[in-house]
Amino acid sequence: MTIAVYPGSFDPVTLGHIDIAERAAKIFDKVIIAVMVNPHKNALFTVEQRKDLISEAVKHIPNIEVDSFPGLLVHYVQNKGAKVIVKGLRAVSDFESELSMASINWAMYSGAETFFIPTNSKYSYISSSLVKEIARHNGPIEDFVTPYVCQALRQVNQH
Ligand code: COD
Repeated sequence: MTIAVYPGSFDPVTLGHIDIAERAAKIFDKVIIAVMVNPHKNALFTVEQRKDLISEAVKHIPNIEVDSFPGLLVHYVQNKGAKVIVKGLRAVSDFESELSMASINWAMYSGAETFFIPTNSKYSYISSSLVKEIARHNGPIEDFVTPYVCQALRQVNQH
């Protein structure tokens, strides 16, 4: 059984992230969407909220699990017995940072390969940070996130 880990901040999950997870789930036996726990990063949503928002979005896909991890990704991947790290690529800028992450992860642990999935062109411009900025100014986010995430963003921006 080939287990793949799809890591990220997912603050919050977007339609671009979900598209990558859905496509990975067609290739690998099990995909774990893993939210990085980083107390030094100023996130809008807590790790538990982010997991809940992701779980609602992928509830229709039986071979996707949602989890979180502290510390190094390679330690988590090793603990889970995963052989693949899934990453989405939107642009050359993503490739530059992702290539160095893939190389250093492989240098630390060669038991897993990084698997890049190119973005679906209709989601190529979507990022969590842009969605949060639009939501902060009460702009239209319905085309970028699920209705459940949309509702959560509207709620946090009311307070
Ligand atoms: N279309 C396709 N893919 C997308 C889209 C989109 N619209 N938006 C984002 N993605 C991809 C990203 O390229 C990325 O692969 C993934 O989805 C997650 O994106 P984000 O923005 O939620 O998460 P990041 O980029 O902040 O996550 C970084 C990690 C958590 C993966 C990374 O920092 C990490 O592995 N940290 C763990 C600590 C560690 O091990 N560090 C050592 C060396 S890396």
